[in-house]
Amino acid sequence: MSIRKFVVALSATFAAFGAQAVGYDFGTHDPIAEASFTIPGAGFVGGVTTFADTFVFSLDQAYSVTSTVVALNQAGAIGIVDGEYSILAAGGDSIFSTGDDFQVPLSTFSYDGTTGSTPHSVVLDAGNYAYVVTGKTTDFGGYYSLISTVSAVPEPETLGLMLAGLGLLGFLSRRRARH
Ligand SMILES: [Ca+2]
Repeated sequence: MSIRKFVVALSATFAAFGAQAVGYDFGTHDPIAEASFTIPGAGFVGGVTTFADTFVFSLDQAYSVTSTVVALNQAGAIGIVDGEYSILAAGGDSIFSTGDDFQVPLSTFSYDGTTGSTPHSVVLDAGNYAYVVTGKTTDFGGYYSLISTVSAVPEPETLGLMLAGLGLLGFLSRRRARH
């Protein structure tokens, strides 16, 4: 099985003052793909900017979704404070900004320049979702990376078969060793 990997780097967004909200579309999150996004929260000297960025993605079946956001803080001048991200579900109608949208339970995570890359996993059903990344840049702006990977949810039967298979292999190799 080959692991496809795609990296999307977007050009700097300049925002000197005030809040900014940027939306990106992942498209369908591939089961064996790893998506790495390097997104500038803001990148302009003199700008303390509060941002709320949204990354929409869809799943065609249930997956285990693992993600992290890393702030690229440098020398205390460039960085992000009060960084937080969460996963929003579009709900049964698959459309955002309607009454049945909800935040995926236990999906709010903090990040800043000191936490590094901490993976967070949630199992999500098929549907439309969005990462919502918020924070505030320090005096000289700040940058962050959002990394998201999806993988199959191991089903109990599959897991049982795998364990049984491993047991059989172990038995056979022990038997071979004796002969
Ligand atoms: Ca909705």
